Amino acid sequence: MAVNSKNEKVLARDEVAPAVAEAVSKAAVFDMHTHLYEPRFGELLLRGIDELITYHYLIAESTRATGLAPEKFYRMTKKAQAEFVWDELFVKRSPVSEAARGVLTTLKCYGLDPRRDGLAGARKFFKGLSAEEHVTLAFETAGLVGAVMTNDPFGDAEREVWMKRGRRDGRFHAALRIDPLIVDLPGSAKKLSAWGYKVDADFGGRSAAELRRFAVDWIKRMDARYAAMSFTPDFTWPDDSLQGRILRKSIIPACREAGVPFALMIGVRRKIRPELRDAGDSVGQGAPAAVGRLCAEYPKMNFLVTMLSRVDQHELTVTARKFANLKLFGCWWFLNNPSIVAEMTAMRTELLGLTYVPQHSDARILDQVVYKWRHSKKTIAEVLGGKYTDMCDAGWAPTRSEIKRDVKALFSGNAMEWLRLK
Ligand code: RAT
Ligand code: ZN
Repeated sequence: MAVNSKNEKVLARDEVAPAVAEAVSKAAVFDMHTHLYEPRFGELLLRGIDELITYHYLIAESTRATGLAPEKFYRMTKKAQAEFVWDELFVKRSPVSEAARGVLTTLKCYGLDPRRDGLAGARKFFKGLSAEEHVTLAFETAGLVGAVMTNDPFGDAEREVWMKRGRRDGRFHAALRIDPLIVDLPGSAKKLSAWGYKVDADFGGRSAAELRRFAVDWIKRMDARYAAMSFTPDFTWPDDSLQGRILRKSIIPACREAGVPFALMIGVRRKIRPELRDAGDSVGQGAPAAVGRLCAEYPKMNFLVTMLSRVDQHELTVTARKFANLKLFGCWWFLNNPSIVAEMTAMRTELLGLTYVPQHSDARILDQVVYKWRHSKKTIAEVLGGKYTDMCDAGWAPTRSEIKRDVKALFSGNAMEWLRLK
């Protein structure tokens, strides 16, 4: 019987893929980018069936399928919107798209039969669940041990909760989102001045130091695990524009001072159809080479990067080979479809081994963690099963515990290590 150096039995070829599938399906998950909130944030934590089926992906799909003007859709009550989406995307047409299938998977994992129980049955199921009970249900069903929120210090409702410094829910971690600072500096500067930070609308005077002080203060207040921004495809580095100057003089120094990574999510074309609101964003090709230049300039700082365009993935992955301080994560937004997750996971494993984070959920509604992880795990397990079988054919049969060790790194360990949570 073949054994490894620890005297553990190595697997036979045909045992390898099933062992990978089992390890992945049982793996605890750490979700490093979501839009969920701790229960103490009250209504900011979106949850339940009506929210689930009015997710902005499904708003785009239902208005597209019917030709309904987005303005008319948004004029309806949430209840009426949910009924419209259910009727159009589940009853009148088969729910084959990834986002529609996700609703089915979620309901099924909760023990419902989506066709039999319908919208009414689902509404009954969620009714009366407290936020805490609901978080526990969703996290346990999805196998989640932790999730990172997206925290905007300029959001009034959110800011109020942070100012109170209440008790934290240990399952949630913060991430300081800095987009408003850059996208609307004049608007943010007004608020910053009122809060005692002397930032000018044109970033003159002491603005750079003051903005840095603000970012450090909020990273500390939130105990943020990283600072983050989503960028348009034209993100470049070095960059003399206002965006580049704010990053260079305030945000990067703040991250270094606080000892947290900076996360760049690059490639969103915002509001190509503004009337669709959150559903109106699109994608564009970016410049992975700029990410490489950023990582080269700050070798001691960690960058977490995900890019939205499928076209950018190969160059970005090759770039990551050159920089230990560049951590790739997730198949973001329009990439979170099984066909693309499979392709990206295979390529990343081939080029980066086990040194990346294969997925994040980007969940905006609590219950989405259930399907986003169920679907991704299935696809990732299939790809990894093939990779471990190929490795076995090449003369290195794995043991069950080696597979578990590696799978743990991919689904929780790498992210938690990079976010200093272990
Ligand atoms: O994935 C999404 O739902 C997007 O709307 C965005 O939130 C994106 O993930 C972002 O964080 O900017
Ligand atoms: Zn997001």
